[in-house]
Amino acid sequence: MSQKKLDEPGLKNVSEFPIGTAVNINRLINDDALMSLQILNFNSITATSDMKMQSILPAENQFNWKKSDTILYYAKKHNQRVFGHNLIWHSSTPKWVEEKGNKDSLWLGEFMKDYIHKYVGRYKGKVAGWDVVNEAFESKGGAYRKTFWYNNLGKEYIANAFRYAHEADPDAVLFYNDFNIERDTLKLQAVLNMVKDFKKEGVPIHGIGFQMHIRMDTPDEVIAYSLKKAAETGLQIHLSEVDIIFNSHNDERLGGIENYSSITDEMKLAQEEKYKNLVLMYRRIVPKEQQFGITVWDFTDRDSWIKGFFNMKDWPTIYDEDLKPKPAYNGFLEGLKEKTKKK
Ligand code: 9MR
Repeated sequence: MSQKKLDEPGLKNVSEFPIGTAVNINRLINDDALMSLQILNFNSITATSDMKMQSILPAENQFNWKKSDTILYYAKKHNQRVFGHNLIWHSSTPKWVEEKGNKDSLWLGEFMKDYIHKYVGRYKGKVAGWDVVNEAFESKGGAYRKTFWYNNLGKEYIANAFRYAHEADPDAVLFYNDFNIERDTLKLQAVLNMVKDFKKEGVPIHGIGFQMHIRMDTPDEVIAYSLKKAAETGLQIHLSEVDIIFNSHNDERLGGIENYSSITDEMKLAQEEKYKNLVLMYRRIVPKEQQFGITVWDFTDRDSWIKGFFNMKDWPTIYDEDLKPKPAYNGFLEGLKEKTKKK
């Protein structure tokens, strides 16, 4: 294993709110260099995939708690908060659930209830918060995504998922999580309307997760506006899956548009600035008591999902391919350290 010298200060040590990262737990615990950086910087942990339905319940009645238990164990050992990602997501619904649910929506409603009760109940008091429903709106605009869950249960499945999670752990902080809501004001408005309805109906929602998979050309003013509107709900605000890319894409798998195939020093500095501004906006716009934290989605360019998913080169995170801190790391750090006016 490399004897990397850790001269960068840990992000978590200079932050007033939790700093998290998503990880693949097996990759993490089998890579000492990665693990020492994870322990140095983060006090919150999310699973990239290990806690999704596909992984927890791959076949009927066969709960697989191995990885989630390992995450809980790791987090306890290193004094980190566990954030649960996610309970209901169309992209991680096992085939067997779809096959059964498409034939019998009454079964599906009961299944969802049991699954959430069992899963959230198992980790009651141990998982601090959950992405209860993930990506229930179309990529663009304000329409509900016509997913397996929506088609079989109607939009009520969202409210019900929150109710069940709350029943299983009344202290867990429950989030609705989505992407593009920092830049697509129609989509953001749709989420805010849902939150308003939930509050009116007494549905227990406590937070909004901005995935924040952004690009260098996502305007900071638009991000600032969106954070402000969301913070006005009074809910917790989580930047839940942060990364910042140079190239672009159409939101679809393999849909990358590679304008840049290498990174220059100038681009690295621009990314430093972008990371810094993002952290500063979060600190300035979101009131302290609503700052649930900032979580990055993997923390090295080596491990990031972007290249594989969109099939393009990119440099989305704060550590490079060789696990060296990038200027982006410094930007994140500066954003945390810079004095902001008291609210
Ligand atoms: O990064 C995750 C990748 O490793 C998985 O293969 C994929 C499918 O489960 O999910 C990725 O994470 C997604 C997250 O769960 C929801 N928002 C978008 C993330 C990137 O696709």
